[in-house]
Amino acid sequence: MKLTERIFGELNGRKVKAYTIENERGLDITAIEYGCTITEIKVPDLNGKKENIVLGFDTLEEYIQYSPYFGCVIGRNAGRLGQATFEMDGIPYQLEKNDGENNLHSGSNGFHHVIWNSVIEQKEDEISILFSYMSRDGEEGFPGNLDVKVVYTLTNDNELIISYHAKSDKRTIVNLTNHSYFNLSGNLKKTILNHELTIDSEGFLELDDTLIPTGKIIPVEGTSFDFRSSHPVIQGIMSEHPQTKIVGGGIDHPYLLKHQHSPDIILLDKESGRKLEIETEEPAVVFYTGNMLENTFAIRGKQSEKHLGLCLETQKLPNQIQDIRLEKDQAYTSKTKYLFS
Ligand code: FUC
Repeated sequence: MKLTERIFGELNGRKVKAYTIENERGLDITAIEYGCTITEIKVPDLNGKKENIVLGFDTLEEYIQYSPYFGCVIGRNAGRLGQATFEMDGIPYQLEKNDGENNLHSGSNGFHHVIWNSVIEQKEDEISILFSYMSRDGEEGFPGNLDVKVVYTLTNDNELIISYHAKSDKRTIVNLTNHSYFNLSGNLKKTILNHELTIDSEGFLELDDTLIPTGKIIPVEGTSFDFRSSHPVIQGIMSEHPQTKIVGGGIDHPYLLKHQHSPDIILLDKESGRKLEIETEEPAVVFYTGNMLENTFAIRGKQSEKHLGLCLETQKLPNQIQDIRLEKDQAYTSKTKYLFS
């Protein structure tokens, strides 16, 4: 296995490192200290042609300027919080309203927009990047000093393992995820509409018209949200279901995972022959079909467009405070594995 390190950019006098890990099977991953962002994952297609399968940029400036949360870690709270507020122990906490009246992905200076520290750990068959960040009490409105670690490990078995660890000195809320937009066609040749998907889920959360979960679980049975057996993503997108319309034409919903089958999620692009299998400890995944991707900027020379990438954000159920509460000194740990073939 091979590791290379370089300077990706500079922000407020601080150099931001980029690491590329390459395994012996021709897979490589690049991640930077800004937002723990995965900027590239290169995977061979069925003819052995190595191409990038995630949306990302080559410069730090683009991540700062556009960033539809490409490849980053979201925290300390993933998803939307209604009215940008939550209550714990009778105390209301007010966060930034950065999505209408709601808070999205913790605010504009969430974990995706900060510089993390990093250390490398090398073993015979795997290399890990250990990112760490100290989120101060009151940062973005959240209580408690939160010590966070996110580890990206690439193995010689073509697995990317992301593990999350956090501890707070006060009761707080934590829900961490990675926000990579996948497009298995390679170098964004096509949209994700013909990717085939399986999600081991029987129900998803209903959203209100500001995309906040209402608390109701809608069974997938008989709806265009049913991905229990593999079929093209476009069938979920081109639907008259009112929940499809609410999110701007597509899917942007938390699915409850059954954990009956392994892996929990399978994404396949028959044309390139690339497959991604996801196995997670998390109870849910937010499946987002890139409905709000705008065509106002370019991604490595390719014009951005709706449905150019899709996200599979493994996490706890968003906006459910009782599920995302972290007690003082309690260890938060979670792991998601991505297998590429
Ligand atoms: C996902 C979605 C949101 C938002 C964001 C960029 O997490 O749930 O709707 O558009 O990504």
